[in-house]
Amino acid sequence: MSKKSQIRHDWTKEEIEEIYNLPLLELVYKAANVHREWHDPSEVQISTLLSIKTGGCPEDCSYCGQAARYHTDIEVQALLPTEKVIEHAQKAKEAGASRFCMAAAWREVRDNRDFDRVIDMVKGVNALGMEVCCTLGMLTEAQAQRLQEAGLYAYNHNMDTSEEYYEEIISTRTFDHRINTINNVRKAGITVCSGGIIGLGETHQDRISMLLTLATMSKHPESVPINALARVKGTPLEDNPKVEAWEMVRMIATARIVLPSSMVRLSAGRIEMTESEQAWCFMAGANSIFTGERETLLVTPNPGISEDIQMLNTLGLKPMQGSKAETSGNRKNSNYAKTISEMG
Ligand code: SAM
Ligand code: DTB
Ligand code: SF4
Repeated sequence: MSKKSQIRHDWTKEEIEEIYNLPLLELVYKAANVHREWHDPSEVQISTLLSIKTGGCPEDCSYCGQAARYHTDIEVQALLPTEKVIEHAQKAKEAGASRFCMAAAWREVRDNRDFDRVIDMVKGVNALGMEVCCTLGMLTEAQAQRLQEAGLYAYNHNMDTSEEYYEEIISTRTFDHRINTINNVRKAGITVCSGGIIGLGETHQDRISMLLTLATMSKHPESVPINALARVKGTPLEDNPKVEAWEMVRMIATARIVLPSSMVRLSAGRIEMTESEQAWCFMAGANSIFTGERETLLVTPNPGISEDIQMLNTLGLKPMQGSKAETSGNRKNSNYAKTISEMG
């Protein structure tokens, strides 16, 4: 059986629930095995995030400090100059990052001068030999095509939460809008980065349902960020309880098993985790982290890149070199089918 044909797209909610509810150490053990079948467990991809346009967003995502309607301390900043962005990317590359993700607080991309500038940024970062990723809100098929032609490698557009819980969190767009943009990204031949956030007040069933959406896509997202809510003062979710590290571990391990070839990104929330807790996430199958400029993700605190490199050293892990995300999940001969059939 070819490796690709072992990837399942017909998961049921009950099957994912059964995996998610395994005793934690059993779950981590199984996920770690799947991780080793599909990826080199000694490598972690460092993806540097840069907010190229900050704040003032018209959307009402209740977790987000960049929504104009909430009274947060975040300063609005217009689109950064292209040269500045390329400088940031060059520095990130020198520091050990192999992927560079540019984020804009937009509801959607508009066909204007700002988009022309983003196209130039994509070309510039691509020329540095990094995997270039953007997250700019909703995209049409033609806009996705333009980004692809400029050399865009990946587009981040998260499902964020379950279809059932979506309207509790965001009212200015729908779950189907998200799916539609992901389909446009796919049609243009750009790889998909899509995951979600835990700690929004959702139930375990919602988390399982979000993973079901991702795991039943006709092609799995090449990259799946798992974020813990970064609580931002002034947003409706500012007083939500902190996400426990074990909840991240459980979510990452389940994602690793049902999406075996994808990169699983340990995303927002690391600032509140110890190195040991992050090590559990790597054991459970996370193989990427976000770093940010000036020890921030976009607008919230995050460990700095040198701290992260030190942590990887301590754990005997190394930063993934070059653009490997696509091939990482296809490198080894697999006993994945066996591992899966032994479950339960
Ligand atoms: N505006 C675009 C959009 O929403 O698609 C792109 C940027 S937005 C910051 C990208 C993703 O970051 C969101 O979909 C959400 O999953 C994540 N995110 C935003 N604020 C967050 C927070 N406070 N905690 C955790 N994740 C967050
Ligand atoms: C993703 O899933 N997480 C990153 C990236 N994609 C764009 C963003 C997390 C943002 C966390 C809060 C902030 O600093 O704005
Ligand atoms: Fe805007 Fe994105 Fe923040 Fe939602 S998550 S408010 S779309 S920047």
